[in-house]
Amino acid sequence: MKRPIIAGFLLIVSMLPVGAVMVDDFNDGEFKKSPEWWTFDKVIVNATKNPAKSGYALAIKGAARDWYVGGLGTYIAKDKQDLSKASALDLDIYGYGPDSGTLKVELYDDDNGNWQVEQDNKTFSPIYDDRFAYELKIDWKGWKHLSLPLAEFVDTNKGEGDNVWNPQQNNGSGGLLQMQIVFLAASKTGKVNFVLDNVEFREGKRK
Ligand SMILES: [Ca+2]
Ligand SMILES: [Ca+2]
Ligand SMILES: [Ca+2]
Ligand SMILES: [Ca+2]
Repeated sequence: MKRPIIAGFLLIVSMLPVGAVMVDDFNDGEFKKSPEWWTFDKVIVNATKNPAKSGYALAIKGAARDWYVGGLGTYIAKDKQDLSKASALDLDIYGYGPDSGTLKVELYDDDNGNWQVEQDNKTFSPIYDDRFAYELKIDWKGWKHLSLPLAEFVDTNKGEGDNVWNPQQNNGSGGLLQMQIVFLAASKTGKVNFVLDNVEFREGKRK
């Protein structure tokens, strides 16, 4: 009667999350290292303990000019890090109600095999690599766990890159290189205001 034991074991193994890559849980209370996040335009970020889903989280604020506030980003690619099996980008977000703002999550994959994203000087759009984006409106109050399916991200630079989602590292490509989150207000001169925690790529279901 060994079979039921093996079956039970396999069931447990298949339920465990595999291939998860934590980008940042912010628990070191730092956003300028491990990993380094860059910010652009009128975004104000602060490490916060209250509220935080765990340890520290990142409080994000900013006032819009013509809807747009600014954003932040980080470089993800590491030697031999395989993100090709990731199926979703998970985030915890604390919203402050209907006018908290809109996020545009952008993922960049390397199509010219140099582990870098070359951008147009004026538009900041990648000129050799792909940018895949997903928009998310924050209109809730309190914490919400989100799992953004990578299959629903859309290529937003149709003329550049190979227009194929290829996060794997092969033929010199660094695969998925970096992510950015761009913030838009709920009104033309509004504000964004929310807290971000646990940015993580996941394979399969969350535990
Ligand atoms: Ca945290
Ligand atoms: Ca490149
Ligand atoms: Ca493209
Ligand atoms: Ca590509």
